Amino acid sequence: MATATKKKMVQWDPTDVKAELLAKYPPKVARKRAKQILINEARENETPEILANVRTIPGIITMRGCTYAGCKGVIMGPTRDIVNITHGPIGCAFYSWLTRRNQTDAGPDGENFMPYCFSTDMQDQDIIFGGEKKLRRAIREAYDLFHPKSIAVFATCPVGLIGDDIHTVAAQMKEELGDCNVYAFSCEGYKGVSQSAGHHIANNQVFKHLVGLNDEVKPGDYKINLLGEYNIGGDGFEIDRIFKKCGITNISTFSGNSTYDQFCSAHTADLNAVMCHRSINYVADMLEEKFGIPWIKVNFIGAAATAKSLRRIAQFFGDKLLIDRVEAVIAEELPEVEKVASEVKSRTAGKTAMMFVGGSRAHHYQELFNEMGMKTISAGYEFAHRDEGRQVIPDLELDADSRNIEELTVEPDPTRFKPRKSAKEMEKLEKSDFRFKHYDGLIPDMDNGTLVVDDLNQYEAEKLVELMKPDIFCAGIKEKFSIQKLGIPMKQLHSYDSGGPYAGFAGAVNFYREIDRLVGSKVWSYMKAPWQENPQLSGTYVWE
Ligand code: CFM
Repeated sequence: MATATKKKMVQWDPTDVKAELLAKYPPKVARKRAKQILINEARENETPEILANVRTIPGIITMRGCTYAGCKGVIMGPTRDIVNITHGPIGCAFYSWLTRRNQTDAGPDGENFMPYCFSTDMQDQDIIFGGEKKLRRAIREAYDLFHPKSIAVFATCPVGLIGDDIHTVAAQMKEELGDCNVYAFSCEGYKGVSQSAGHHIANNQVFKHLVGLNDEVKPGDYKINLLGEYNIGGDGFEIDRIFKKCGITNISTFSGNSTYDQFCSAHTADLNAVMCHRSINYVADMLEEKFGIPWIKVNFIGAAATAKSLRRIAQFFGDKLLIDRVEAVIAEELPEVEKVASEVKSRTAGKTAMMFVGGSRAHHYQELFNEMGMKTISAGYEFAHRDEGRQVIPDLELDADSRNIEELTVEPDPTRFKPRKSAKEMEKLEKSDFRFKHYDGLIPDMDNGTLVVDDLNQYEAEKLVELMKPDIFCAGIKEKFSIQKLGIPMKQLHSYDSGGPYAGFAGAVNFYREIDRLVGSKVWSYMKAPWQENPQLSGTYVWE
């Protein structure tokens, strides 16, 4: 077959690939990593299990980020009118400042603090004598300059080590300022296994300090919250464009292009649509328990997935007007998407991809590659909790790191809890293939014999590429250049390089075109490092 067509055919056996990935490790490391590398297989009524959410073995260069990154960068980073102050050395603030490419629209009020980088810039003397005074001054200074509605404080590693009481400082400043909501996050980088702990710490505080503060009834029909969409490269703008066209009102996005008031009003929506399950599923649960808002999993990455998610939302409200409108929008948007898909397919079909991102995209983006006729041969998460599928979460063991994260006990709100559908209506929906609180995860969607790898590292990434020779590798900035040096095109799925949006219908078109260009380009395979031709490098000292 390989000789009949001119296509590059790489033969690999997943068992051999797995053995090769582990071959160089000491026995103890190999044993642990073996549980985090899974050869996918179809099983009846059961998902194969993968080890995840465990500490990275020291010495391994992981792709993960830290807890502070998950809290300040991922969850609170995209919100525009809250002043985010990093309490810590300047490096943490600088490297968490706008590197994730969240976009925002300053809106009619023009309040947008995202371009600013706020930090207490801790020095030796603050580490020795404590940084609380400096933090207090920083909050005051930010308030005097900008008069924001809200100020958030984020702890970096040294703050936890020296024991600054940031929560008391925040509470006192809130009282002192009067018209500004101030709260803090104990999100020191070391607090958890990965970014994921930071998501949880952030979301808990948002739920405690913001959600439910504004009861005002917002205009519009079919009110939803979009949870776990962060507006990278404008994804959220495209999704909002589609919602608007369909007549769906988005009360709040957690947290792409969001505002303080959106969080405060989230409890007034009637449905929670969860995009990134990993980073926010527990907020959906809490909103249901406290206010009675049910949740469903959606995905707006991929044209077919977008259409499916819109239909689900319409089905939930069950109103003919909305159902018809959604169908009309899909019918209007799909032809262009299909035209571009078939245009690129002649070049992209049969090509292979690998995807290693944080928690959801390694699953969601397989949709887009499928639509281009491309196959994902290996994928994985940096920090999912197992496969992240709903059915495998309940039996997760509580480890020492999870104990660092506060578990909120949530009870129905005495006056505002209101089930959005009766038990009977919910049951009826569920009978018609409608699943609340449910997510299957990535493994069931991947082919047999593909490799699912948790917490992939630099060494294994290079090995995988070398052995399986994908046509494209998707990950982040830390991996970008080492992969390109191996001669393989590389697409960043965290920041999108400088592309996007890739969500929704317009996003799908962008993605097809971009991937078509990337997999069709041979430029990376022409590159040779100097030592590949001339392994012996020689030089002389200037004074010689
Ligand atoms: Fe969710 Fe995300 Fe992701 Fe994530 Fe992230 Fe991200 Fe990501 Mo980078 S919230 S888990 S912590 S979808 S920043 S927008 S791309 S690792 S796969």
